[in-house]
Amino acid sequence: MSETLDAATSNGASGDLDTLETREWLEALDAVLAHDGPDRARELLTRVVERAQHAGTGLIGSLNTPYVNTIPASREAKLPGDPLIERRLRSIVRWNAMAMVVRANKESSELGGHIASYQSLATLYEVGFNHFWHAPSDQHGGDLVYFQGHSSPGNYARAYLEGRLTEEQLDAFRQEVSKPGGLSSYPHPWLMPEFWQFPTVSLGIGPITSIYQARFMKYLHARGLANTEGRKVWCFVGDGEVDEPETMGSIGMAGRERLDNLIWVINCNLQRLDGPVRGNGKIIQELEADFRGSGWNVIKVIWGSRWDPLLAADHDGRLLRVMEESVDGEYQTYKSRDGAYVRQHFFGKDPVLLERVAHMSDEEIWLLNRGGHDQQKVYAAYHEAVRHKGSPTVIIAKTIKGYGMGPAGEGQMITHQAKKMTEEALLAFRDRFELPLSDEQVRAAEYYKPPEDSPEMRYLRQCREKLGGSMPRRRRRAESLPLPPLETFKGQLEGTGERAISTTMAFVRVLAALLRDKQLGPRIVPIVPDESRTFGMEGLFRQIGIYSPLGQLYQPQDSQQLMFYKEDQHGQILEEGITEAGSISSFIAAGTSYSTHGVPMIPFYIYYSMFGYQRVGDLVWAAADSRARGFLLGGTAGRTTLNGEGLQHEDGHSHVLFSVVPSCRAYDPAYGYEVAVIIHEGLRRMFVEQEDCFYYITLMNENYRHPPMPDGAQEGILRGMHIVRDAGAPRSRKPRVQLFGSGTILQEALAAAELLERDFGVLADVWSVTSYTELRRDGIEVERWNMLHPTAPQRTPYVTEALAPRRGPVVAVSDYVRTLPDLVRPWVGRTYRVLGTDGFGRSDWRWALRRFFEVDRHHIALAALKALADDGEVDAALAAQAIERYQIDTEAPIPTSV
Ligand SMILES: Cc1ncc(C[n+]2csc(CCOP(=O)(O)OP(=O)(O)O)c2C)c(N)n1
Ligand SMILES: [Mg+2]
Repeated sequence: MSETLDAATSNGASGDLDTLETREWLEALDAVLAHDGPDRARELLTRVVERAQHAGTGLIGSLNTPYVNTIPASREAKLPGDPLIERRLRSIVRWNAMAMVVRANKESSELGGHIASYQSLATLYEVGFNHFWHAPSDQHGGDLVYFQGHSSPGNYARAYLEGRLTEEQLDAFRQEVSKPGGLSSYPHPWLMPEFWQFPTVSLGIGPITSIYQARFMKYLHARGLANTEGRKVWCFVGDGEVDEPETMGSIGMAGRERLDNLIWVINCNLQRLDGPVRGNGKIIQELEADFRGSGWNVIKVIWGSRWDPLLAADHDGRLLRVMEESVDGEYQTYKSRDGAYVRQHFFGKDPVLLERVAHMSDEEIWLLNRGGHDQQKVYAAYHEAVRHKGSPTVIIAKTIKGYGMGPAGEGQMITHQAKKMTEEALLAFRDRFELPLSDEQVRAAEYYKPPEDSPEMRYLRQCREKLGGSMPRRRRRAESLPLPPLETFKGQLEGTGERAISTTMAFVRVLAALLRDKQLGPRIVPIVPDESRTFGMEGLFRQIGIYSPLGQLYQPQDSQQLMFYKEDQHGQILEEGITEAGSISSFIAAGTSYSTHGVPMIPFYIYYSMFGYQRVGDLVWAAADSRARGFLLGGTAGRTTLNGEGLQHEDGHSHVLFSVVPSCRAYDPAYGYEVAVIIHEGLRRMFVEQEDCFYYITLMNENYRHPPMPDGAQEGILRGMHIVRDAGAPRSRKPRVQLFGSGTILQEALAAAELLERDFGVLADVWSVTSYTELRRDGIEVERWNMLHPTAPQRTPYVTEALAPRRGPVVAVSDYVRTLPDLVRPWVGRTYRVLGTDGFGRSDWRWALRRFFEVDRHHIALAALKALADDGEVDAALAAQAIERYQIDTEAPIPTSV
C-alpha cells in the first residue's frame, strides 16, 4: 500500500471505526488502479457511491478535485515545434505590449492603459496563436476568440510582429481621434472595423455573448445555413470578471446545450483591480465546482512543469495538503516576494516539506512556476479542450498578475493600474526575458522586432500561415439579401376595416409574411424570452418549431392541438426562457452573423419593453458596438397602455433610453401600415444597403381600428411624422392647433381633435409622430450643417418643414415621459406644449391611467386651448371652460409625486 493512502487513512482517522476495514477497501482500490486503470476505478466507485446513496447515505463526494492540474504530467500532449523560439517570441510580444503603455504614459498619463493583465495572459494567448486559433480561410471557417478587453496591448504587439500594424500605430495607442490609424483602447468594431470582432471590455459581456455565439453556431449548422463544424469559440475571462452575473448567469445553458464548440479560459491571476479576487479562499476551486455542477468539462492548469518532480515525490500528500490549505491571498503575497519568503512561508508550513526542498536554492524555489505561465501545460490543456466532445470546456489557469514587472507590479495590490515602469524595472524586465536591447533602448522603451528573416519571425509566420493567416480579423459586409416588395404586407397597408387589432398583432402578421417569403424566410430568427403567448405568437411554435439540439424527447401536453409546443432540432425560434440578457446575446450573435459567419441573419427579438434597455442596457450597447443589425421589438409598451400590470411593467421611457444609442433607429408606430413600412425600410437599409444599425420598435396591446395607409405617407413615417387628420379649411380664420400623438395615445389626440372642434370650434390637425428620435437626429444634423455653412442657403429640419404650411401652436402627447417629445423642441419654432407619463406606473383602467397622468383627450384639449390662449388666439376663459366641462381636478397632485 502506498504512503499516500496511509496519509489518507490517517487523515480520516478522527472518526474511523475500523481502520483495518478502511485499509482493505483502499488496498482493493489500489489494486484496481494498478491492474485496470483509472477509468475502471471511476466506474467501480461510481457504482459503489450510487448503491450507498440509494441506501440513504445522503450526499457523497464533492464537485472538486484536489488542487493540482487536471491533466497529470504523464498524460500531457507534448508541445510541438520549438519551445525556445516560442518563449523568445512571447518575450518580445510582452516587451512591446508593455512598451506601448509606458511610451504613451511618458507622453501623458492622461492616456492610460494596462500592463499587468496582459503580462499574466501572454502564455495563454501565445499558445493559442501559435497552435490553435484558425483564421477564416478556404480550409477552415475560422475560430472566434473573445479577447480580454483591457489586454488589447498584447493583441497590438502581436499584430505589430505580424506586420499588420506599424510603430506609428503602436505609438497612437488610445489616440483614436488625433492620430490617424490610432489604436482603440479596447476592442471595438466601429473604431477598428477590420480588426476587432467583439467588444469585450465591459466585464461580463464577453463571457455571456460568447456562450450565445457558440449556441448560435450550432443553430446555424442545424438549420443548414452554414457549416460551423470544427469551429470553436474561445473566451478569455478574468477571475475578477466571474463576479459579474452576466459571466456566470448562463453557464448552465452552455452545459445543457452541450456546447462543445465553446472553450473558456479563466485567467486566475488571483487579483482584480482593488485587490485579491478571493483572498480568503480559492477562486480556482470555487469555479471548478460551479462549472462542473453546470455540466462543463473542467481543466485546471495550476502548477507548472517545475513542480512536477515535487508533486511526483509527494507520496504522503503533505505538499498537496499545504497547497490546499494556503489561500489565494497567500499565493499572491508569495509571488510579490522572493524564493526565501516562499521557502519560509509556504514550505515552512510543514517541517517535512522544508526538509524536502532543502536541496533547492532560493532561486530554484522562486522559479517554481504556475501552470498558466507554462507553455507545455497550457498546450496540453488546449489540446484536450479542442478534442473534447459533448460539453463546453473551461480551462482554469493559475497565473501571476503583473508577471515580469518585478517591483513595478508583480503580484502587488496596485498592479492593475500600473502604467509606468522605473528604469530599473525596465532593465530587469529585459534581463528576465532576455531581450536583445541595449540599456539605452530599454530606457527609451523602444519597440523591438527581430529581422524578418530571423528564425523567430519565420517561425511566427509559419505558425500563422498554417492556421490560415492573422487574426483577429473582421468581415465588414456579406452578400445583400433580396428585398421583398412592400406589397408583401398588403394586409397591413390596407387597414383593418371595422376590426380592432393591436400593433403587436400587426407585427406578428408582418413577421408571418416574412417567414413565408422563400428567400428571406429562412434568415429570420425570432427570439423570445418566454413571452410568445403574451404577444400572440404561439402559432409559430408549430409552424417553424423551437430550436432544441435534442429535438423533442417527450410528447407535449398539447400535442392534440393545432398549435402545439414543438421543439425541434431544426427549429427556427430561439425560445430563450426567462433571460433577457441571454436573449439579447442571441440577438447580437444573429445580428452580427453577416460579419462573423458571412451569413446575414435577421433577428426579431420581442420582449416586454420594460425589461429591455433598462434591464440589459449594457448588452444593448454591446449590440451597437458590435455593429449588429436586426429588430428589437419592445412589446406591451407605453405606461398607460399596458394598464393592468402596474409598477414594474409599465414602460414610459425606453424610447428615451434608446435615443442615446448612436446606431439605433427607434420608432413608436400607431398603425399596422406604419409597422410594415418601418420594417420594410429596416430590411432595406440593413440587409440590402448593409448599414450597420438596428431598429427598436415599440408595440402595444390595445386594440383599435387601423386605417389604410394614406397616399404619400411613407416618407413622413420614416422621417418621423406624418399627418393623419387634416382639419381642412386652410383659409378658415378659426383658431387652429397641431396635435402630435404616437402609438396608442394617437387615438386620444384624435379624440381631442373632435372635442376641440365640437365643443370649442377649434380646428385641429393631428400628426402621428412615429419617431421623435429620428426627428431629433435630423434636426441636429441640419443645425450642425447650417452652423458649418453659415453663408450657404440654410437647410430646414424636417419638423419645421412639415409644420410650415399649418398654423397654430403644437401640443404633443405621449405614453412616454415628457423628455421624449421634448427632444424636438428646438425646431418646432412655435408654442410647444408637451404631455407625458412622468411618474411611477400603476394599475387601473386605461382611461383612468390616462386621466391620472393627464394624457387623456380632455387634458389634450385643455393644453391646446391654454396654448391658444397664451398665443393670444383665444380667451383664457375657454381653457377654464374646458376644465369645468371635462371635470378636470385642478388640485390633483402631480403624478410624479404620488
Ligand atoms: C462592468 C465593468 N466594471 C468595471 C470595469 C473596470 N475594470 C476593468 S478591469 C477590472 C478588473 C478586472 O479584474 P479581472 O477580471 O480579474 O481581470 P485581470 O485584469 O485580473 O485579468 C475592472 C474593475 C469594467 N471594465 N467593466
Ligand atoms: Mg484577475
